Formats: sequence, structure tokens, C-alpha cells
Amino acid sequence: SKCVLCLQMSWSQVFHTSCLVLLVHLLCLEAVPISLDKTKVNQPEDKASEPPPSVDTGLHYDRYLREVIDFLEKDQHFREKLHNTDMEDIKMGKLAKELDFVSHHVRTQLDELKRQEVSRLRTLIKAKQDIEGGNDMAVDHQALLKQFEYLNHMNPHTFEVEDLDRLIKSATNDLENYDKERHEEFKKYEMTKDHERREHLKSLDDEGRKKEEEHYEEMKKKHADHPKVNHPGSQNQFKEVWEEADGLDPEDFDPKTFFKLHDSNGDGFFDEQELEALFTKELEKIYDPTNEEDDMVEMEEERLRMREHVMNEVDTNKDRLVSLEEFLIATKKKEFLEPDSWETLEQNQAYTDEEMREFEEHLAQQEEDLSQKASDLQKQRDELERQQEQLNSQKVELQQAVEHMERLKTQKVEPPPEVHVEGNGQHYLP
Ligand SMILES: [Ca+2]
Ligand SMILES: [Ca+2]
Repeated sequence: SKCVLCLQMSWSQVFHTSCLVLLVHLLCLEAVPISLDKTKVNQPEDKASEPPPSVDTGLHYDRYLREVIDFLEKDQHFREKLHNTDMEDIKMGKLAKELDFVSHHVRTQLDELKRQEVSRLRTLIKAKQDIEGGNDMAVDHQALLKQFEYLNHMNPHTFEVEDLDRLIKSATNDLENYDKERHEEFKKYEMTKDHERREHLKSLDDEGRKKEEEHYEEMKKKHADHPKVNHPGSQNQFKEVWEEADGLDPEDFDPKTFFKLHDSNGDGFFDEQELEALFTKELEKIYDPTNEEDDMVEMEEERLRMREHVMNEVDTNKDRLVSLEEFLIATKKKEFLEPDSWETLEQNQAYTDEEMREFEEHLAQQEEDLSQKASDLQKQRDELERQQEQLNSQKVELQQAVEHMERLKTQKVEPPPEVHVEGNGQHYLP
């Protein structure tokens, strides 16, 4: 059985979400709208020094995870243990203990990796503080580092059994929740979309609103009007891929050949990405990026639904991979040969009315918090202005006092002798 640590890591992700997006997600307490994806930047990285690309897990610490695995794989003892320990034992932390037997050389490299990772996290924390315009207060890095559970921040210098154990547990756990989080994000995206549409309607006059609503209904109808979608993972679906994408005769359809053809990296398994690639033909029946009524974010959600459905049916040992054997067994089943029809995304609302109500309440709360903040800021500004005025008038008073003192000084110092001299002088004046 396969595991998180195996090099053939295969948790794909359709959006190819850059680590940045996920990281923002992790760092910010507020929800990140899906539209952030559009702003993703493919940072040009130094490809030459990179290890050969394996599938991005989508975790924000993906790079660290992979580098740790690469180093551990270089250690013969560990490599053997890795391939002979089953998933349950790995989850229980048995594998992590083997770190004690890893060569000194590899350990030193792991220590260095961890130091770099901790320093990366510190930079991120700093960057986040800067964005938030944090005052120059000292940052409690220790406290903030605690949120990153995949390493032991209390010891930022060396990579220990605990670090490996935490890394394995976090990665396993985070990957299991990854799809769930994507569904949640999607739901939020849909609710935001609908909320904004309705807010926009409110801003229109009766005639404008009527027009807008008609257009909306028309687009909805247009979107729902598409060729029949095959049940994902069914014979019909695969046969279409076989015929149209592979250019082969449907009469010759052979599951084993099909599997080999679409196991793109040739490792003997369908991973999530390879499976998802099989649905492109189906998705193109429903979604066209040039159509106003087709939302590509929804297309990716549909792809995810399809992949989850097939994985659920076919991946019997639940290692997130479909082996040839699992695949062939599935092709004998009734669901493969005579599948039910597939209910597409648009046939069901992504969220319940109750969820929408909560969402809008949350939005209203946020708005209120914002205006509260704005009014607090205004109060602070008024207070500052008042203090400034007070200071100014104090300055004027002080100035006046100084002038007064100086006048007194001149009166005290100058007049008497002069008057005296003048008085005396007068006596000698003719
Ligand atoms: Ca494969
Ligand atoms: Ca499997």
C-alpha cells in the first residue's frame, strides 16, 4: 500500500493553486474568496536546481515535505522501512522513530532544511504583519509559529523524530481535509455570487430589475441546455474518451489498454490528476469559457465531484490511487456497464437556504464591524486633532508667557539705571 511519504505523491489539485493562495488561506482568519485564484502568479523559480517535478500536494508546506522525503529516500535503511511499513503504522508514528537510525549526513541536511523552513515561516509572519500595518511592536514569533503544526517550533535548530511525526500527521490530515475545504470554498463562492447579484438587483429601478432577472433566467436555461453527460467512470464515458481523445475504434475498447494509455506517468496507478484528466471531454459538454453563462469555477467543482465519485467507487483500499487491479474489478460491475444518469452540478443548489441566511448574517456582521472600526478610527482622529489643538494653544500660551517674562526682564533691568542716568543728566543739561 502507498503512503503520504511515497515519492509518487499524487494528490492532485485542479486549480494548481499556488502555495501562495493556500498560505493566505491559512494565515488569514477571514475566508479567502475563490476569485483570489485569478490573481495567482506563477513565480519564476529556479527550475535548474529543483528536483524532478512530482505532483504538487497543494499544501503550503509542499516544498518542505518533498525535500524532507527526498533526503530520507537517500538513506538506505529508511528507504527500506518506508516501503515496508503500512499506512496504519505510519499514521501511528512507527516510521518516524526510524529517523534515529538515519545517517548523520542526512540528519545534518534535515536540520538545515528545518532551519530554512522556520526562517521561511518567520518571514511570512513578518510579511503578514506588514500587510496588516501592524505597529512596530515586537512580534512574538514563538506564539505565532505555534499555528504551524507540521514542525516543532520549540526547537528551531534540529530535525527530530517529533518533526517527522508531526509532518506525517499534518500532511495526512490536511490532505484528507483538502477536498472538503475546496467544497466549502466553492459554496462560499456561490453564495457570494448570488448575494452580489441580489444586491445589484436592489440598486435598479423596476424596469431594470425586470430586465436583469429575465436575462439571468435566460442564462440559467442556456447553461442547463447541454448534451447528456455520461456517468463518470462508466463504460460509456471511457469509451467516448477512447474514441474521441485517443482516436480508437469503440469496438476495440479494452479496459487494460485504456488504463495503460491514461496512466500518464506510467507508475501503474491512476492518481487523482490522471483521473480528473479523463473527465475533460464530459466537462466540455457543459462548460465553454467563451460563454457568459458557463462559470469555470463551477466546472472545476464538477470535476472534483466526478473524481471523488469515481475514487469512492473504485479505490477499494482507500490509498487515493486506483491500481490496475482495482480498475479491472470496477469494469465488471453493473455501475460500469449500466450506470444511472449523472446529476450535474447545476441541478442542485450548492448551499441550503439556511446556509445562505447564516452567510448573509455573517456578511452583515462583518460590515457592521467595519463601520464600527471606521467610526472608532474617526473618534481617534478627532481625539488626536483635539490634542493637537490643545498642544497648539499651550504652545501659544507658553510663547506669550515667555514674551511676558522677557518684557518684565527688560522693564526690570533697563529702566532704573537709565532713568537714573537720564535723571542725573538732566541736571547737567542746559
Ligand atoms: Ca499514474
Ligand atoms: Ca487504491
